[in-house]
Order: sequence, then structure tokens, then C-alpha cells
Amino acid sequence: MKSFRQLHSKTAGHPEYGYAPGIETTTGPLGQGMTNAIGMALAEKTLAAQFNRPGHNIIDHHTYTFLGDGCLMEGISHEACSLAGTLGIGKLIAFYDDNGISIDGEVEGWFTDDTPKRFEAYGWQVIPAIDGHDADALFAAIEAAKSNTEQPTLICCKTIIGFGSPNKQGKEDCHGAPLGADEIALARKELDWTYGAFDIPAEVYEEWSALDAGDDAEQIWNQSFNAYHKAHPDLATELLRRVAGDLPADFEAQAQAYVEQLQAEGSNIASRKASQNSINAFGPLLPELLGGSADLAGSNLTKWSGTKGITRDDASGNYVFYGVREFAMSAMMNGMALHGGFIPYGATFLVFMEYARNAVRMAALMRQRVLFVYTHDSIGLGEDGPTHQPVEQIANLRLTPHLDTWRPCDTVESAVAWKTALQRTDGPSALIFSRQNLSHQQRNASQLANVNRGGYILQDCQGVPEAIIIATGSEVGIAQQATDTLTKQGHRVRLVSMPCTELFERQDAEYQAHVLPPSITARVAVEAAHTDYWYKYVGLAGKVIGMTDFGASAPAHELFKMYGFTADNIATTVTELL
Ligand SMILES: Cc1ncc(C[n+]2csc(CCOP(=O)(O)OP(=O)(O)O)c2C)c(N)n1
Ligand SMILES: [Mg+2]
Repeated sequence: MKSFRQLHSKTAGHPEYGYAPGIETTTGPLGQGMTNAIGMALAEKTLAAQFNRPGHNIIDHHTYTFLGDGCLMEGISHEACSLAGTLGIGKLIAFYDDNGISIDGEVEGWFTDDTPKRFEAYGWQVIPAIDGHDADALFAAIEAAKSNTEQPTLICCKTIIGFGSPNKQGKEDCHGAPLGADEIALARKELDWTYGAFDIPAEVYEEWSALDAGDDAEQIWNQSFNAYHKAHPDLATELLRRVAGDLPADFEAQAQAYVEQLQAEGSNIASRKASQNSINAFGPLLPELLGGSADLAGSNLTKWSGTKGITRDDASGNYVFYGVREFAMSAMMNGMALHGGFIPYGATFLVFMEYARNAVRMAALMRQRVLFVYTHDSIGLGEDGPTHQPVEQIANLRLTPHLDTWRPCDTVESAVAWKTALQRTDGPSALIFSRQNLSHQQRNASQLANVNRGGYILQDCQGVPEAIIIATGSEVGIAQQATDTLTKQGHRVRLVSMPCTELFERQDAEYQAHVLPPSITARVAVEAAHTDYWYKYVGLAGKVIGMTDFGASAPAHELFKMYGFTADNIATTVTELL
């Protein structure tokens, strides 16, 4: 506490995952901490349903979360708590810090919901009107919460912010600002606290220390696990693998064989379909996959042949029907990844990533293995029009540190995207897929091997190229036709497919210069998304065929023509640079 809010201290401005063992998630964006907790509690329920056996409750813990007025005002609290009620996540215990204060003052002017009734309507058990400063009352409430395993519990705790500070308690000034020396002196008097600053009396330390209780609990668990291991050796080994986050030993070989098979087959299908095929191929190998979609399963194609929905009465499945709740889905996935035992993936249309934007950022900030699946990736979705056509979202994702953003061009790149994202243990990935069919690309063995370097030469010319075309996703096939046209006209043109720029940028300088030699400045980037991101690849002398407006409602092929995503326009644009 002495180094509160100082660089790399364990007591950062908001708790940060990774800085101290007790910090289970990074909180601060209101409403997300409690939603993480709901994801964690669902993970516990599902892991228990998958691994517990009669006489062996090896996964068996409660999830506790604290929330304030701010969390309850945030929309995500409705999304998440509504779903938690429906799924009957019974071992979740939430404490509401009902202090009547938020940053701007007393909440009567902006928050007058009947919170107990609201949560009863969600199907929660509500324990109202507890004095949050009365430890005995709280213990009793916690026992009542534990005794109900059918419903999540909200314990409403009436509290006074800044309790004990005679002039500031009950006021918003206590929220973040220090009390100041004078008021601290008065508070000490009020609370009859005679010890020095940072002096923790031994009896208080002992009362609060969980060292012995924690040791005991761990020993008891270890004994139960040994018994479980004896009775169910395979399950026990599998549980350890799952919790460690290791993929099965044969995953790499099997997944690689699948990628090679796709290269040989050469299907021309939508990348969202290719994504589903990949889940079908990898799903049987990975029982840790915990999928879902925000009410768009039939469009996102996130269900596979082994999909089993998680319900209130049977949590043993591998798929969450999140309903129309993009933000809760994303923040819950963060909670599931933090809990362990699962690799969560969840989907929506790319444009609605924005509803969940900050949870994607939190996954990246905490470097969690979460797979965000986004389909309907551009104006290529067509008739749904500009409200559904993403333009600036891909750049936004690419600008997020530690997030890998994939936009594959065919079945092969789609499978590599899934494989690489699943194997990545130090951060989340966004997998972006098309609604429309995409043409298969030819690759030799070394091109195939380079897909998981994020960018690679898909088609090359004899000798030194005069120009380079860089394309992603649905525009690769069109750029490939343009490359053929230009080659026939006698130009030396290289086509680079760039499914994951972040990964390409992590390659060594030599490889990057091999793909994009600095001396070749005639460069055209093609992507049906915002143009700006690509100038770092093509330079100010280069050209970008992309979007600078929101799109329009029309069939996809008309929109592609109107915005210049045609082989003719690409070829013309390249020749203008030569
Ligand atoms: C999403 C989000 N919006 C705004 C903020 C800034 N902020 C921090 S605390 C707070 C409200 C505090 O009210 P409450 O949750 O009741 O906490 P209390 O002051 O009672 O401790 C706000 C608006 C934030 N952290 N996250
Ligand atoms: Mg408050």
C-alpha cells in the first residue's frame, strides 16, 4: 500500500492481473469485473459437470464478486446478470456495495432502480438490506447464499463510503481522492485507531491471514485429487492438461495434416463456412473448446457436429447460447479463460464487435487465450446495408496491442488462423470471416508453411518485381486475377497475402524484407475495409484500394464494383504506379 499507484507496484490504480497472486482479473471498466465473475462461475459449473464423478467433487468452488452502483448502471450488468439467472449459475455470490454514491454525487438523481426486484426478475436469489458494516450479518448472508445452489445470489449491502471519516464519509469525495492528513487524524480518532501508519497489529493480521486456512484447504483438495486420480486416472490426467492450458500432444500433427488436406482439396467456399469446417476438424481433438454466439449461430457458423448446448440443468456441454449479448459474451469469455480449463470462442457480426469493444481490449490487456470470431466482414455481406457493413473495425482490432487479427482468404488460411490462434498462449485472436464464397489459392509447400508467418508471397514473377500487391481475405482472389492480367501484359508483379499483419510484424527483419523488399516502392494494398492502416505498408507513394465511407445497401457484387474491388481497377491502379 505504501507504493499505491506507483510503477509496477502490486497496488496499481486498479487491480491488474499478473501483478500479484490474489488478482484474478483486471478490473476498472465498470460492469466487466462482475461479468468476468459470471464467466468464471459458468466455467466452474461446466468443468464440474464434465469432470466430477460420484463421490469425487473435484471441481467445487464458489465465485465471489463485488459490484457498485456504477456496475449496476452499466448496460453489461443487465446482459450478464440476465443470462446468469437463466443459466442458474448457483455458486455465484455477488455483493452489491449499496452506498448511494457515484462519482457525481448522491445517485438519486440518476439511479433509482429497485435493484432487489430487478435481480429477482432475473431469477436470482436476493438478500436485501444487509448492513455492510456488520460482519456477522454478512457471514449469515453468505451462508444463505451458499445454501442455494440453484440460483446466483445478490447480497445487497448498505454501506457508507469513507466510513469513519467524520467530514467526508457518505460523500463522493472519498471515492478516489486521499482524505488528507487532517481528516486522517480525525478518522483515527473516530475509529479509535491508535496504531501508526502501515502498522498492522498482530491480532488483526492473524485474524485476516488466510495462510493456514489456505494450506489446509489445499491439502484437503490434494488428497481428494489423489483419490480421484486413483479412481479415474485418465480423467485426472486430462483435467491437469486442461487446467495447464496445454493442447493435446497430437494436436499440431493432426491440425497440420488437416491444413495440407485443405490445400489439396481446393474448395471455393465462404471463409465463415471454412471456419466451421475447421471447428469440426479441431473440435473432436479439443474438449476444452467452449463455443458460442450472440444469437447468430446460423450466420456465424460456430456450431459443429459435436456441439452440445449448456443449459440450466445440464452444464456439461461445450456451447453457450449467449442470446443477443455481445458485450457480456466477450467479458464472460475473458472470465472463462482466466478460470482455466477452457479455450473460449464466441461470435457475432464483425460490425457488432464494437458493442463488446472494451472486453476485447481487456482480453488483450490480460493476454488471455480468447478467440473472437467475427463473420460478415465487409461490404461483401451485401443487402443488409451500411449498418451491418464493417469499415473501420478491422483497423481498430489491428491497433489493439497483443491482439492478433486474422482475415483469411480461403479454406487453408482459415484453418491456419484457427490453428495458430488455438496454439497461441500469450494473447487473444480475432478471426474474421466472409459471408460470401472465396476462391481457393494454389500454394507450394513453402508458401503453405509461410501462411503462419502472417504474410507471404502467394504469387511471384520472374526476376525482380516492379510492383507488389498486398491483399487480405476476400480481396486476395480478386488481386490474384489482377496479378495474372498484369503478368500477361508483361509486368513483373508480386502478390502478397497478408492474413495477419501483427504476426507478420513479429517475423524477423530478413523475412519481412524478403516478402516486401524496401527497394520496391510501387505498392498497392487491397482490402474492403478502411484504407488508413495500409499506408505503413505501401508508403505515401503507394495506393490503397479500400473504404473511406460506410458502404451501401445492394448486392455484394455491385458494391464491390462500385467501390473499386475489381481485378480491372486493381490492375489499372498498379499500372498508374509504374
Ligand atoms: C465503464 C466505466 N465508465 C466510467 C468509469 C469511471 N468511474 C469510475 S468509478 C465510477 C462510479 C463510481 O460509482 P460506484 O460504482 O457507486 O462506486 P463508489 O464511488 O460508490 O465506490 C465511474 C463513473 C469507469 N471506471 N468505467
Ligand atoms: Mg456507489
